[in-house]
Amino acid sequence: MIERYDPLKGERFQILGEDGRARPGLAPALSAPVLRTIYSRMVLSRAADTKALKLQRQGRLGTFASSRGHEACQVGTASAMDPGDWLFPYFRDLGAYLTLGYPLADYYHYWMGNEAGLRTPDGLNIYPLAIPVASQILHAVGAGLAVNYRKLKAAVVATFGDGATSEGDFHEAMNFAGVFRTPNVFVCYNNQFAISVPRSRQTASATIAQKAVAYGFRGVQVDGNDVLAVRAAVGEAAAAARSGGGPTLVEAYTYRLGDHTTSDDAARYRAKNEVVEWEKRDPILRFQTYLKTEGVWDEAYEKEVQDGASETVEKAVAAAEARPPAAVEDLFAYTYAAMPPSLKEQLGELNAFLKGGAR
Ligand SMILES: Cc1ncc(C[n+]2csc(CCOP(=O)(O)OP(=O)(O)O)c2C)c(N)n1
Ligand SMILES: [Mg+2]
Repeated sequence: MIERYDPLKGERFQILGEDGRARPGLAPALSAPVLRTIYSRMVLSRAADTKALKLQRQGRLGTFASSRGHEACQVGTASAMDPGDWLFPYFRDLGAYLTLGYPLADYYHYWMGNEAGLRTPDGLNIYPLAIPVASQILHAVGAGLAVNYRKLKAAVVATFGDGATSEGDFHEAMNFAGVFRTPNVFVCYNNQFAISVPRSRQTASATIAQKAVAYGFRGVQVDGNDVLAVRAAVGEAAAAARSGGGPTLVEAYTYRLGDHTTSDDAARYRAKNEVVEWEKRDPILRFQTYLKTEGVWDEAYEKEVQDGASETVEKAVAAAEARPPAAVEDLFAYTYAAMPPSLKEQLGELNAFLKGGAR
């Protein structure tokens, strides 16, 4: 299916039109429970995200990168994965984490400043999220080489933003993936900005998907506000990866509805009417409209989903806040097996400062 959409011609794969109706012949045969599960994960992601922003403003959570508007990209990607697949996520991936079953309390705990929250529970194949832009793409290709070496049947999915495609790491990863035909699915959430840098200043390519062509593998651009299209494209790419078909680059075309992080003010560099236009394309509302036309959504169901999401979020906040805060030593502890004298000295200075001693 995705081969039919040529990224060099600017063709974009879409199942749900902006009116929420499925294009003729393209609606996947998904049962009502599956459709509802996808929807509830999108709603939970939005609720958890909104809460995180409030907690940050109250001083209860550190800097946070909002996933608002990325729910179709994140939930669509993760819901296309098999339990044996691996995810190498980045810092804007809340919906993918929740879809794969990561405990929200742990996710909050991490953003509250405790590394322990990133220790993935046994049985979940999620690599710790990457803050250094694009570094996770190389790690994912390394894991892909390992999958081939061990003759496993697993897809290794890496997610990243449009800005990551300007990093050397991205190009090295793509090159290795093409040459060694690794079982990778690269999913670029093209949300049109890398902090304040617009997509037009990131690359002179007409699409990000077309970069795959130069590296010798499939690339497809999908509507990143259409959860069914993202799920279908990533699902097809993952199936190919598991069966020796090599890597695929999926560009999910979307928009960052919020600020870059809580330390950014996007109103300083982009026009309000642009944001308003994209608010109308809200991925959750589009999918909700589809569910209505399919007869699997009504007001009572909406209330059930919203109430369930609020309860999950409140319980997760309480659980995360009940845990002890990170130790000051953690700032210095994990770079070397044994802490070198220079770090010991800095730790001593910090402890003295915290005790009200000399700066
Ligand atoms: C190697 C590196 N350089 C710079 C930064 C600072 N930084 C954090 S996020 C970001 C922009 C990322 O944009 P994009 O890849 O489009 O992802 P988005 O934030 O839009 O989801 C930058 C430059 C960083 N974290 N890592
Ligand atoms: Mg971006």
